[in-house]
Amino acid sequence: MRRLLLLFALILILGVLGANPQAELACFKVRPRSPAKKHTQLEAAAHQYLELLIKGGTDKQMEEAWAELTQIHKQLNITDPLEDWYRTLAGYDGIVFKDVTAELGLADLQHFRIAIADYDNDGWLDLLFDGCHLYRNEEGLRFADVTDSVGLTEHHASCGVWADFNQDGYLDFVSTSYDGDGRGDSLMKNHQNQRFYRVNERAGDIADDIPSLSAAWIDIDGKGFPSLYVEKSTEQGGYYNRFWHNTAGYFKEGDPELSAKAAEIIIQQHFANTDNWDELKGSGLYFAPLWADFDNDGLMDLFVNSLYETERRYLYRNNGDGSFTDVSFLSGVWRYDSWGYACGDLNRDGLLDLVVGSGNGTRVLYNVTNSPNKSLFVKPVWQDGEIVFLDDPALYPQRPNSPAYGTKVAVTLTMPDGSQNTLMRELNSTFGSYSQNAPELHFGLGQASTWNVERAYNEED
Ligand SMILES: [Ca+2]
Ligand SMILES: [Ca+2]
Ligand SMILES: [Ca+2]
Ligand SMILES: [Ca+2]
Repeated sequence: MRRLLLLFALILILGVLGANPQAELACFKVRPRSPAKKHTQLEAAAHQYLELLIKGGTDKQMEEAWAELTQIHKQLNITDPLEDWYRTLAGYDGIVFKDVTAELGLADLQHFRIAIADYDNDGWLDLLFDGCHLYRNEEGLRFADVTDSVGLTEHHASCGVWADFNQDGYLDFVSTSYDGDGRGDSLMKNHQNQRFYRVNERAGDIADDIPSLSAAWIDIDGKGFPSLYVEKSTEQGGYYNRFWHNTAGYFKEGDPELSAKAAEIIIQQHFANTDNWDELKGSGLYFAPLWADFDNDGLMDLFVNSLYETERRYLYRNNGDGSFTDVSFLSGVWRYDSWGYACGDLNRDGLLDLVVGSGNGTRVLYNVTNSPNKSLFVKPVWQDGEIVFLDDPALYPQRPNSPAYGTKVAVTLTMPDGSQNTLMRELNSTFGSYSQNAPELHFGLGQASTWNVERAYNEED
């Protein structure tokens, strides 16, 4: 009997610890009213299901509440689209994403890792999935599968990351393979924006027949020839990561001291500081937090993914006072479990869009936030041995496509009331372990009347 009581107490404690109390409460409140029949009852039930969805619950609770809310929308004969209706009910006018995967011609894909960059330098950002499937952006309206035409038909990989490793103005990529099937790591050189060729034999054989998880470029010499750090699979037994030093487009293994240094720098790049971690709660397995300003107010918001389908995704809006609001449901990102994901302005409307890789299907989410805020994109590139800033995508095609990784840019805003605010961004080749954002620095300008762009340096530089 005593054992039984102890077991019961343990289950109770675990239940309390594991639950989201607010969501449980919302769930509890809504039960006695279901099934609701009358109009007012239906409206009241809608508010309560909405409350649960906004606060978040288990996947099962979320799916049930979503089904009920959808049903009530039908029963009430609401003419507004479902999403508009519940956002109005919630009084929400914040960040909103729309799933445009099918209309862009990308339905039924299942890729996990995403690298966003403009491979053919036409000003429109293209999508490289899993280091071997390339989709060309046709002015933000459609994506065309160009895998075959650029020579990647027989190319197999599990991850790819863009950089112009030989500084010829054409954007190359490195691909790594996780499968341990001898596919190896490949330096893929871009030939005049037409085709990619594997050049390991000429540029340095970085393939070592050891499975690799991911790679990151880093310009260790500050000369525009990015070196490469490759993370090896630990699952298959104690392999060392590899640092490949790039000298004028040719790779050699860097010395072990340098490898350790590169590892430190890369780890630092993956984390940002916040004073208010209490607001940013989550359970389950999460990785690769993505900081980006999705509503162009100058404040960095946070998207956090889940590794597993049973966990929810999070989007936190930065309120500007140290606090964050969970807008995962109302923004429309809640349903997408993901591995890799990345952001870039795919349709050039000034708002950062999201691409999410997932076992449930690869998704493209266009940012359709209704915001009067302006934004600015700065693309630091190497040209004639110097770093120049490009701030007009229409002019990108006239310049080399050689991202200057490691460059920091400060934009000082002058607001209508005369106050000033400085935003700082650094161009990194990757974030987390699996993905690459567009190699352009994005600055939400809010309602700034003027702004000044300059290169920023570390104190030790
Ligand atoms: Ca392009
Ligand atoms: Ca190149
Ligand atoms: Ca923001
Ligand atoms: Ca956009």
